[in-house]
Amino acid sequence: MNSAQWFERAKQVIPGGVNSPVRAFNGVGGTPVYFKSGKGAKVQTEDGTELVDFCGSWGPLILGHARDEVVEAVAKAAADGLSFGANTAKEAEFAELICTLVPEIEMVRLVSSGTEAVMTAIRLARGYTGRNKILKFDGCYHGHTDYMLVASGSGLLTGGISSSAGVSPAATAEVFVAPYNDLAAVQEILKTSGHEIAAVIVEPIAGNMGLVEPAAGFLEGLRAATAECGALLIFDEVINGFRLGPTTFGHMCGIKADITTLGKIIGGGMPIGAIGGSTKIMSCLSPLGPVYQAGTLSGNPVAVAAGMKTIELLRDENPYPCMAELGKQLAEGINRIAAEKGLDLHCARRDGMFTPFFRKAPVRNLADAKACDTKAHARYFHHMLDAGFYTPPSAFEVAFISAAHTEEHIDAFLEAFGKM
Ligand code: KE4
Repeated sequence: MNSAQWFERAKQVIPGGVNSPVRAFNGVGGTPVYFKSGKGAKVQTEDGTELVDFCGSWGPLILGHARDEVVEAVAKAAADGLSFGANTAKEAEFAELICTLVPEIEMVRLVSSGTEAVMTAIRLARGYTGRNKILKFDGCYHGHTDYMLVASGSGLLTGGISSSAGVSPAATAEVFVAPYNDLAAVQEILKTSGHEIAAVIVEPIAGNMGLVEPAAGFLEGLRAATAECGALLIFDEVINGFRLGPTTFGHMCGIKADITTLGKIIGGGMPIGAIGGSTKIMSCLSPLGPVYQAGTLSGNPVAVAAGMKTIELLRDENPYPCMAELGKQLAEGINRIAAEKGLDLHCARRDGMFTPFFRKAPVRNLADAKACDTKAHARYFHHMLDAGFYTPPSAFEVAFISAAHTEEHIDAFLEAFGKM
């Protein structure tokens, strides 16, 4: 059977035929590609094709697909037991590793997804401050917890839905939404409501409306404004964490968030999420403190093995300069070709993360991202797919270069892009 046949069959028993909406290709049209296997920078599909993968499972696969050392660590852990629901030495060692690589994190609690990490972080901020209101940014996506599905980005943005059915107005009534990079809007909200706000949550570098970097002073302004009104600052680093260096973006840019959420890379492809912060704040979590949080598979030994090996390899091999150089070559190549062809696009890039935005003007927030030509993006997506390159099937996501990509992959991508 090929992808189309698998998709028809799956749609009989899985809503929309997918286990996560963005995979349905609604943002780009056409039939979703069914992956069969992956190794390094490439995947093999159920259509018998081979694709160079720039989606990387939406972020976790910074080392590429099926990195030998990670697979071996998973296999060994699995052979010793898939789950215990009890404490293990490995989870303590993993927590120590994260705290060593991220000095701002004194304690870490493992969970099983980024959504669960954000849900816990918000509850922790509310429990620690005794306040209920939250401020988030339009176009930032923080998982599908009810009160985060307010004008969010990522899948919801792709669907053009600014919030989800089934979310009680009560859940979102306490959530302020400001435009990303609009510090004045934040200061305005905090001026009147700062005393009621438990936390401001932000993707330090936004990756769910396409790649949108913080404007100069934006993050520093959030840090100062939250400190002034007693709200906590939550850096949602589910994408950013360990993406730009063997640590968090907050540590790299010298801005200390009160709570950091992690996911994706720290699981190396296995289900994981994490919440990190000071001992004072994290001690509010059950069983130490009054903020309840729990999980059957939290600290799962197989996920911990994959994540720990991934982080160790990133620390020891430091693939970051190479990934950044390849990202530079790719973005500069796209922009050169676009200029030569008079294409209305520019490629935003930070190190090994990139998004081709189909408009010339810069994209600084959700309104800018929505003004891009999504039909042109869809044409780009399918042109590249037909040429053997898999990019995120949405105009509002970020593509990733992994440690397994090489100059040959970038040159081939640009050659194909040049034929658009
Ligand atoms: P998960 O629950 O999907 O593990 O993490 C939620 C999440 C939280 N925070 C940020 C900044 C995130 O980007 C995400 C999830 N990212 C999307 C893609 N950008 C996941 C892909 C999908 O929904 O299928």
